[in-house]
Amino acid sequence: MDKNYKITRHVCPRNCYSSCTMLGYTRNRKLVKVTGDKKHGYTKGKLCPKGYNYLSHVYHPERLKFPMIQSKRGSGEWNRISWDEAIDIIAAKIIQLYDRFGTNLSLALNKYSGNFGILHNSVEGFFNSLGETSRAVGSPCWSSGLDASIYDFGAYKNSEPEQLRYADTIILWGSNPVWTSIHSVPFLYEAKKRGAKIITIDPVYTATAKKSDIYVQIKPGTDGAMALALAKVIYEENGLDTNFIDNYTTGFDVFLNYLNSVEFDELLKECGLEKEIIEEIAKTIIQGKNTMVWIGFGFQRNKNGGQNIRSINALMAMTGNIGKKGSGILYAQNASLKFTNNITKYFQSGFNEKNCVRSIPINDFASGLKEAKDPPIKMLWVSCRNLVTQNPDQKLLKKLLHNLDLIVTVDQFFTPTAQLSDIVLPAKTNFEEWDIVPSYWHHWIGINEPAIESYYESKSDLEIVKLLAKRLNELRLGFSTFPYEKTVEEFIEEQFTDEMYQNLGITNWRGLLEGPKRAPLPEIAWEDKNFETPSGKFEFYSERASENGKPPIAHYTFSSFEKNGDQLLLLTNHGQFNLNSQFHNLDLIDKGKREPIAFVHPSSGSRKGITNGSWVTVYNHNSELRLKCKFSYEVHPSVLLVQADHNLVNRLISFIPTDMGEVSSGHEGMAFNSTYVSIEEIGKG
Ligand SMILES: Nc1nc2c(c(=O)[nH]1)N[C@H]1C(S)=C(S)[C@@H](COP(=O)(O)OP(=O)(O)OC[C@H]3O[C@@H](n4cnc5c(=O)[nH]c(N)nc54)[C@H](O)[C@@H]3O)O[C@H]1N2
Ligand SMILES: Nc1nc2c(c(=O)[nH]1)N[C@H]1C(S)=C(S)[C@@H](COP(=O)(O)OP(=O)(O)OC[C@H]3O[C@@H](n4cnc5c(=O)[nH]c(N)nc54)[C@H](O)[C@@H]3O)O[C@H]1N2
Ligand code: SF4
Ligand SMILES: [Mo]
Repeated sequence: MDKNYKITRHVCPRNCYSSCTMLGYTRNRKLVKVTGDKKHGYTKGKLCPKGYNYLSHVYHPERLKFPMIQSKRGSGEWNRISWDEAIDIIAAKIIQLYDRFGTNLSLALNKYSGNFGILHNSVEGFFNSLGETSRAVGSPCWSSGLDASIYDFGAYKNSEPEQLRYADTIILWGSNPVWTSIHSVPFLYEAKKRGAKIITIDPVYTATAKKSDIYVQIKPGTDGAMALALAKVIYEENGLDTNFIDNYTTGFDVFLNYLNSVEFDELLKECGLEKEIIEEIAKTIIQGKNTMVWIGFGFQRNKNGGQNIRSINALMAMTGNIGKKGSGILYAQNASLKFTNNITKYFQSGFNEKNCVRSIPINDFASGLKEAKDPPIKMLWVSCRNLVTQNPDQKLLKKLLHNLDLIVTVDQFFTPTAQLSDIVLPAKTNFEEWDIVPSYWHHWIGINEPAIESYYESKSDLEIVKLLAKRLNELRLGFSTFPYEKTVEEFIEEQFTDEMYQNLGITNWRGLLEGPKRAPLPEIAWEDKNFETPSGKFEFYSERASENGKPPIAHYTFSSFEKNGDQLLLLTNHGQFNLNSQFHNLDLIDKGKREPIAFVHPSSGSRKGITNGSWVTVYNHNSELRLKCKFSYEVHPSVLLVQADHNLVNRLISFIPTDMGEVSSGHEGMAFNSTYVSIEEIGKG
């Protein structure tokens, strides 16, 4: 591009494996092109279809332009107001509620993963500055898997995903990188070129499964049984790594006793698989030098997800596939996130991170709202969150939200959550603001600088809470201890330490403007075998799990996934062209292909008297949805698949806790994939 363009650095801050860095090209104050950033060692200058279409996202005609107020909630009558008016109304309400209850606990925050930039933690910082408030705590996404890693390894760490290239056997266990983590796919191909075998285990014959050498269509939720069956064969075939077991693990004898107590045939029956495939995979693991397993987040969003992951961890530990080149478990990491997070630490005097939060489970938010008393919740702040599409219990949630005095939503678009609010504040995109964005997958950190001025009157989450803190203090000095006088640059500076600068090879944060930097973390997780468990070893037997009321070893509860009568298990997998509730409004796919579809296996469809292509209702005790039904051999006969990008699908889902999650996230995770539905034909297509 010629010199008339200003080129700026950006990071895609979505809740995505890749955290791609990007270059923005601006001419005449208009962003005209977005490309990948070749200086990023993992994404290597590539984006995904959503990333390449950021221009349409930034200048989308549906973007929010001004603060808006709804005359009466649900009326749909929205009027533009000024920022001053909006902030006045909000500040006055906060103070009024404080005076009424003598605390800020009637004010609640629901924030999750719309933007993972660290300056967006200013919202938590602002809430911390008020003393005690109510917060949605936990994660709808990954927490049972995190806890499983914490019990076994003591922490969650990832080898660099590039390690995939050195594996002889790669097991993609309930992960769909061809759709959800595209930049890891080249490493799979590299491994394949070297002769590696790729095995995908998934109830759905996904785009990833189609690229694999072996595909196992497993009954959802029964992976623990499959892992134990593999472990039995490996044990019998002398495939143990006794050196690893003896030196670096504890509790193997207890695990082995358990393994000997479960019948191979029962395990096979449970996961619905043939002996031959288990033997083949076991043989592959034994014969190959290095096996790497990538466990997806979708895998563990069911009620035994954590235990199932512990079984896979055990399988990898007993075969010594940990801490070696091209082996191990890939799940997630937080080691590169060692920012000071000072932006959250402006506590009101007398408060700290422990006593300033009244915790409302994020996944059971509806009950939390209902049960919060003394004082009840009266005001809700929603940020980086599309609560009413992404959360379960939508009906109850919407009803309870109607009881609140004031709902404020900060977003870039007029989402269903925004529509349910009283005040909507327009947020900037990552082409309009400063930020620093790390990754929960690879080890790279990137900076985001503004390329263009704010879109109309939009502001960043940080700018918004600064305004609000200022106004509150004008009304009542000391009400908020959030330092609203600080500049964005000062906030950025505070998130780093000298040690971080040294590690990243920069002298200050502006060094990131030259290109993203890699945190100097080991390429191979646990290579030093210094596990962070209480025993310092990999714990087949975890006392900590036992203390928390869980089985101490990886344990499989039989028949926990039997069909409920003749119902099917609803899977809501993540889509290719959206990112959770974002990017739906881009024309990345044919409108025709957006038709909401329920995929069922032909055998289950015919059994229920349904014709392929007909209209059906998919229903359960929660609600019903009208969908087109398509027969597909690609889904397991026990499954009904609706993509998670269908923004009404959570009507069918109520809160079901995963078996773990409290340790890493404060509350259990959300078993989205443990919901049963019925299906009935209502008309021909
Ligand atoms: N049925 C079903 N439900 C699911 C899932 C599933 O598999 N099945 N998956 C779950 C998972 S894994 C996750 S992670 C959650 C994700 O759910 P959420 O955390 O709600 O994530 P998003 O839908 O990505 O983003 C929420 C909102 O943030 C807004 N946003 C973007 N940038 C900014 C910003 O800078 N400031 C502000 N204030 N807002 C911004 C976006 O426009 C969007 O409306 O959904 C969960 N829900
Ligand atoms: N394009 C795109 N990329 C994304 C996202 C997106 O929405 N779109 N979302 C981001 C987020 S927030 C997340 S959490 C990740 C999710 O990334 P992934 O975990 O890769 O995606 P999911 O679709 O949630 O689940 C992956 C697979 O798990 C399978 N699965 C479900 N239950 C079971 C089970 O019991 N056993 C086995 N073996 N498999 C099972 C599903 O059939 C699905 O194919 O992706 C991130 N990246
Ligand atoms: S959505 Fe993910 S893969 Fe796509 S540009 Fe953003 S970070 Fe990269
Ligand atoms: Mo997620």
